[in-house]
Amino acid sequence: MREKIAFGKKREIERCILVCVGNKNSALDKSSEYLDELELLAETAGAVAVARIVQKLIHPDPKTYLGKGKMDELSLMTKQEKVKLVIFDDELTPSQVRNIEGRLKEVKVLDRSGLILDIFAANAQTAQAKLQVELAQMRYLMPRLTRMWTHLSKQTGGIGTRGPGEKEIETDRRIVRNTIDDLQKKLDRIERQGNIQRKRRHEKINISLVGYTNAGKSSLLNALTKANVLAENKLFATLDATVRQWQIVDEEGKYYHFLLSDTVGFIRKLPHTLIECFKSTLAVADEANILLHVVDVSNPYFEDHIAVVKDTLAEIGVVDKPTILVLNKIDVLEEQEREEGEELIDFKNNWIANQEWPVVFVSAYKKTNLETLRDLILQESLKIVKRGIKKVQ
Ligand SMILES: Nc1nc2c(ncn2[C@@H]2O[C@H](COP(=O)(O)OP(=O)(O)OP(=O)(O)O)[C@@H](O)[C@H]2O)c(=O)[nH]1
Ligand SMILES: [Mg+2]
Repeated sequence: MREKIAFGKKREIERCILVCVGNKNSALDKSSEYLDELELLAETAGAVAVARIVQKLIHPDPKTYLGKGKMDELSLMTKQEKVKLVIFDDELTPSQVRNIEGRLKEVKVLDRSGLILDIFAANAQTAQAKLQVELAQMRYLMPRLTRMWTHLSKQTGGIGTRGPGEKEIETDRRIVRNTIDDLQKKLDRIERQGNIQRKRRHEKINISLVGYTNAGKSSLLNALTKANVLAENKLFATLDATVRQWQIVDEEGKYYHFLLSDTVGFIRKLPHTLIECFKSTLAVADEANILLHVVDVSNPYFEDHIAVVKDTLAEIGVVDKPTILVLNKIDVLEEQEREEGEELIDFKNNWIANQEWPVVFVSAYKKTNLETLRDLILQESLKIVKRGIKKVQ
């Protein structure tokens, strides 16, 4: 069965068209930002975008996402550009996919969730991450089943064998449901093991790096500790939770022992099935005493990214945690400042003044200002120790 859904295998670069519905009010329209990000996602998955289509609507068309005129335009464009893949920036309903495929003829239709799941499948390394992604894919596929699973009934014999008069689709659903149960059991086993290990982490101050994908979380973990976590300029490079021991000595020579964890990054419209299936990996954020919210400040949309991360944390139940806002990749802005003569100081002060949390500007890449970050972590740790939650060693 795995072969059939192994989306993440190495493939040829596919040419694609990106499609998005924008806000009718142009001041609120973020379609070009969204399409930039979708293009990066497509690139990460191994596709190259050759064109974009945006339609300004109040709501996407319930039947075909785009309206009729734009749909004709898209259909023509696929032929002119000889494109066999169209990617939509939203999650499409199963019937929208069917209708669009009917209109475009022999063109693969992929929605944002399908694309993100594909990237997760390609990047999953550990047994746990692989199971989590497979489970999320199955849950995503369940309502979208057409006849694609019927071959499985022949392969798996007893399970889900069709009864008289039943439709094939029912058999398919049953097979997928059984597979979901099976995956869930395997995952539960791994997670139980993880819980035993987590219990041993109690004495230390737990710090969790959270943030938008590609913000530089893994790079920061590497810069602060001597970890060697994969950091790459691609989305969702990290899909598991890496925990490293770390310590800071204060001016009086007291040692503060930390566990620093790096985990999955977030993105706008992260499919809900993924959030569900990655709950145990994301639990490191819930168990943390301090969050380092890492932000790629060189990204023009970084403020939106901060909002998405806050919302996603709230969705997984992580609220009111002591947080340090770590604005990373400041070297990129400093470079721009040198080239364009733009003053960074006002921007920085403004940010520091207007946040509910302590703010620090760093570069994980150039290891700039990591001392200030350490000081802030120490200050937050002291508060935790004072409240008697953790002890100094
Ligand atoms: N210029 C610059 N690039 C950085 C900095 N920190 C990280 N990067 C680059 O940003 C990219 C993403 O870094 P990662 O550390 O993989 O980011 P991440 O947040 O762990 O990303 P995911 O695991 O994919 O969610 C890599 O190409 C890094 O080299 C920085 O301070 N300055
Ligand atoms: Mg990472």
